[in-house]
Amino acid sequence: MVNTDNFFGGAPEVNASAPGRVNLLGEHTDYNDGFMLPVATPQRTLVAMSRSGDDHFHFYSPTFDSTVTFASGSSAPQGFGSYIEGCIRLVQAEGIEVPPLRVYVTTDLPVGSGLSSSAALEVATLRAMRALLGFELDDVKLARIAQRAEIEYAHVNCGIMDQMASSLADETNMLFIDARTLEHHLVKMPPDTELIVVDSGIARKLAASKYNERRAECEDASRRLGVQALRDVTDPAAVEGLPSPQRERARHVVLENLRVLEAAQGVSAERFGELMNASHFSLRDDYEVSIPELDELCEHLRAAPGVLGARLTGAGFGGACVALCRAGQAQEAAATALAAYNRQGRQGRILVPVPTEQKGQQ
Ligand code: NG1
Repeated sequence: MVNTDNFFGGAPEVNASAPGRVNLLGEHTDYNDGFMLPVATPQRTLVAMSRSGDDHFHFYSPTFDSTVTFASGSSAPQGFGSYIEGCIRLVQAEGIEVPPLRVYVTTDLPVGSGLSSSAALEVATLRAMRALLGFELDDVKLARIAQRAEIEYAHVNCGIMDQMASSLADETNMLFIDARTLEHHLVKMPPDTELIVVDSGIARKLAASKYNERRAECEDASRRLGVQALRDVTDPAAVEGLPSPQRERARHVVLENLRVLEAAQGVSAERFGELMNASHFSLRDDYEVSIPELDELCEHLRAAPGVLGARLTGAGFGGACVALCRAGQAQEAAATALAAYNRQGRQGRILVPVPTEQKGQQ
């Protein structure tokens, strides 16, 4: 395996990193100009970077087992290189001169589990470029560029949550985000609690096509209601005259925004858990982005001692569930829930707290 010394011919000029995110409340609200409450993951993506010294970009990742090389006038092929190239091209579009670079990427974030490994790669790349080239870029603008890289270069029509969370969240507080204004502030976790994140082991197959379908349904609902975005609807009764499925989609978004606003005021651990459960039921019944495995995993989590609430996290159709637990009970609750869930030969596994045997692996 190529290590950083071989790759750079010595030490890299700069190192940077960025976390993934776990969203606790506010799902499918970001592209409706709404509100959300993610936290950063303990897992991070690390980017080492130097000027390349020739006229080619060279990207390498032992984690993705991938090498990408391209001349400065051409493009990276689709894959992990497109996220990095997107960041480079968009920084250039800001009028900043970017020389050909060598970029080395490692990560302990699981890919495809809904923890936003792509946002972590974009934010870590932009942080490394900012450190190497010394240009001014605040953390909100950085998140916006990272989101554009995802939309324009990885061709995923996403909202701003993941990149804002990766750029501004920390592991111990939640980050309240207003997706319209990008106003954001840290909110304390409910007292004496900790989180569990469990991967269902089910890949998110339909996520991309259904994601775009849900976006279109929400845009249609806001057109019919005569508002710029569903964030502008604050009375849940207003959606009841819509045809189906716009009515159910809009009901989810309006109520989910209200849940985030309530939680961001600071609620008890028990109430936060109830809001998470209500969010899951709404994603299952009204937004229809859950699958039976995620429902079942959440039920097993809710049944485990010390768990206050559980929901799917991220876009849905597979990926991970998050649960709020009483402090000190997370690891055991996750193990209990997984023992039941994995009985049918499933591949569920704990992602957070990071299992001891995975700590320090990069
Ligand atoms: P994930 O779970 O990372 O695919 C997606 C969107 C977010 C947000 C959530 C749903 C991407 C990259 N991100 O997250 O912007 O809309 O779904 O809340 O598609």
